[in-house]
Amino acid sequence: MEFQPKTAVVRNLPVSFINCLKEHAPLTPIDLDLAHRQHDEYVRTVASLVPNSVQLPADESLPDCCFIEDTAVVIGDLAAISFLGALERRGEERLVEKTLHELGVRTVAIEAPGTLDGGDVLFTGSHIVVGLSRRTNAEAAQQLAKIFPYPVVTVPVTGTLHLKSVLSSFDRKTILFGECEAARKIAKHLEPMLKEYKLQFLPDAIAANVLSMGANLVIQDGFPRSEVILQGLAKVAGKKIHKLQMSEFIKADGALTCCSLLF
Ligand code: CIR
Repeated sequence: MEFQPKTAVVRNLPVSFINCLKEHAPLTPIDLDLAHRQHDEYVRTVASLVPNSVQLPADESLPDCCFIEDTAVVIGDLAAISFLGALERRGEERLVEKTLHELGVRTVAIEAPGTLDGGDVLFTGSHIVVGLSRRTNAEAAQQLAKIFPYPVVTVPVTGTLHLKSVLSSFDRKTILFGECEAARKIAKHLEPMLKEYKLQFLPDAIAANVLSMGANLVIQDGFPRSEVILQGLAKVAGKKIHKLQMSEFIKADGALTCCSLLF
């Protein structure tokens, strides 16, 4: 059965978002008004695709707090609460943990020396793939393996921020990869371990970050060559495509998956 989340949790962006962490200075600075409009559209779209959605307030002292995916890994009614890899982001998880409790989700904290960003975790429905990056380490992967009743597969992530900066699930049997050296290395490492999956490459690295929700597929606008392939896959799978502009979040190394927790 396809993954159809019942609940989405999103978090608003603060004015301090313009000072959020960035791997590289963007070519043009983040346009805060545009970021707000893009986030509003994101929240509207995601909320229209799940029965229950919760919108958390921004925290000015936490510029990256809209990237809520990193604060927890939620599978069904169980969550691992991140010990975030970046010092600047620690504290984002507190409101998320409280909210998940209120929603009836049982939470277990990842503990030091484990560090974890949810953007490094892909749950395929059968496996938990953990990217070992500058933010997420092997100790955290071991803790995830004890928390969740699914096999954990680890893969080194280099040359990109998070595992899901260059890949995401299209469905339970297909993983989308965005063309770049980082994704090639990840695919080469994962292929022998994940033989039952189709690894589908797209021409644009960031376009491989999609939200697949049952019969709906949310993709990023502005990547026409990747879109042609996604349209083809969606047609065969009977999925309806929704397009969102995420330019201001891409400047901050985010994309579609990072702005919600879906479960
Ligand atoms: C950071 O560097 O942590 C944020 N500026 C971007 C986080 C993006 N998160 C994600 O893709 N899961």
